[in-house]
Amino acid sequence: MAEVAISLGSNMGDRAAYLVAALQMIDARPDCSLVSVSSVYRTQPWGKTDQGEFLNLCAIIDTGLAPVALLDVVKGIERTLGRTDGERWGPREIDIDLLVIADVTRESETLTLPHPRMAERLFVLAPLAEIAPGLVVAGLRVDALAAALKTKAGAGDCTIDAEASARIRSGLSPIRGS
Ligand code: PH2
Ligand code: MG
Ligand code: MG
Repeated sequence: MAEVAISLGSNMGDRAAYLVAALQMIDARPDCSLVSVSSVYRTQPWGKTDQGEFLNLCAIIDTGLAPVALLDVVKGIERTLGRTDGERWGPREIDIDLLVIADVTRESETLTLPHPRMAERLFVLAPLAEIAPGLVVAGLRVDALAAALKTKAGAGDCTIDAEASARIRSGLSPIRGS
C-alpha cells in the first residue's frame, strides 16, 4: 500500500457537493481508503483568472493501485460526476489531481509525479500543509513551501471555508477528516 496525496477542486454548480461525492466514491472502493482530509478553502482562480472562485481541498489516501491505474480511477470519478471537458485551467465541476505517490518520481504525457506545478499553487499547498506538513516536495517541506507562497499571495486568495468544511466532514465517515 502507498500513501497518496491528492488535490480536489471545483468552481461550478454545488461545489461542496462535488467534493464530498468524489471523496465518498474514492473511499467506497475496496482498493482505496481515505486517511485524512483537509479543510475546504475558497481560492482565487490560478492560471486563468477570469472565472469563478474555487473550493479546494487535499486528502491523503492509502491504495495498492499502481499510479496510472489510480489516475484512471480518479478520471473515471470525474466523468461519473459529470465533468465536461473544457479549456485548460478553465471552469470545472470537479478536478481530482494526483500530487505525490509515496516516493514515486515519473515523467510522461499521461502522468508526472510529483505534480509538476504543485509547488507554485497555494490552493494546493495550503490544504496539503494541514494534513502533510512534513511531506518533502522538490527538496522542501510542504509547510515551508506553503508559508513562502502565502507571503506572496493576497489576503483573500486562499481562506478556509468553515461551512463547506463542516459539510464535507458530515458527508464522510466520522473517523475521517479533521
Ligand atoms: N485548478 C486549475 C486551474 N486553476 N485555481 C484554483 N484556485 N483552484 C484550482 O483547483 C484550479 C485553479 C486547473 O486544474
Ligand atoms: Mg488540476
Ligand atoms: Mg486535473
